[in-house]
Amino acid sequence: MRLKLTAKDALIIVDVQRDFCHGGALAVPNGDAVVEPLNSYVEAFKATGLPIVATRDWHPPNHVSFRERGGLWPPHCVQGTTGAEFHPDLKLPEDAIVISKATHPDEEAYSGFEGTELAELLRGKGITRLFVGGLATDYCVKMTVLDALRLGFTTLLLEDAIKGVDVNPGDSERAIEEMLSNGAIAINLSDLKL
Ligand code: VGL
Ligand code: ZN
Repeated sequence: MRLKLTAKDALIIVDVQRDFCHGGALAVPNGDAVVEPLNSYVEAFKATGLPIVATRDWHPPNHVSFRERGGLWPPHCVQGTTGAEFHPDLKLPEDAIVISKATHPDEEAYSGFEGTELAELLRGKGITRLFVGGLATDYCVKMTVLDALRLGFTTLLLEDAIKGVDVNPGDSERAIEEMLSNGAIAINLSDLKL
């Protein structure tokens, strides 16, 4: 595939935060590996002057997804903590748009569109095609991609810039299949015409 970036494109970087990477509270196996390819995508979007969005999991300390409240996860990405920071090696430009999600104590939100202004913001900029990568393939990337498709965005999955949790073996593979069967298109850096 040979893809050329156009004025209707935006890059969506999902939850590349310390807690999802090596040594973090909810480390995704090999999560750090998304940083380098994402930095290359950032370069391409920056060079073309296109919007770069970074979503972040931004939980209050008593979030419903935490085990102490019967949720699935250890406490992670608590608002204002080091673990909630973006990966230190991720080269987000100054003008990147940060979208915080799952900020309400009693509501889980895996998708960057859920309970946020993301869709309106993108539409306001005339964006129709999204390039989505980040963490984790089988949770926030998947739900963000499925929402993007439902909302009518052409959605490209950055296959070389995603990693999954795989609570059950094969979860990430199944998540990718689900995204593709719903209309997402898998691409790699080499598909970008730079
Ligand atoms: C995520 C589990 C819990 C994610 C967020 O970003 O994929 N996964 N919270
Ligand atoms: Zn979370």
